[in-house]
Amino acid sequence: MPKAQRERRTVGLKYCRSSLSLSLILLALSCQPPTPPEKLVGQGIVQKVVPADRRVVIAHEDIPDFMRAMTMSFEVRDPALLEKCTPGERVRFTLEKTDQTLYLVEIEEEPAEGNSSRTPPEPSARHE
Ligand SMILES: [Cu+2]
Repeated sequence: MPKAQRERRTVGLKYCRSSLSLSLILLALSCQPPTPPEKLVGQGIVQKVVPADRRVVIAHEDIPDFMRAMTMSFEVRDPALLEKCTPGERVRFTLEKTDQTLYLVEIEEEPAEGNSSRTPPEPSARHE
């Protein structure tokens, strides 16, 4: 009789443990955001601005671990960003990517490289 009781307790404990770890797994899964957005920075040249579609077409360079160089359109999250885009301008932009969406969230003009006449002034010389 005492032996049977002990077995029942062991079984009960086992059941408790496995349902506890199961609920921990479920909790961990439900606590995770569905898709944490990933930020990617790219560089390229603006080809076209399409305000009606809230899009900007950029000939972008390689974005490591994401895309090879290509010309494509990006949807901007904030239409105000389109005002900062001028065709022909060299830009640096930030993308926010999830499994479902890809938005351009930041864009700024990038000074041309390898052109010494357009080198920005030294910070110390600015306010003189
Ligand atoms: Cu691309």
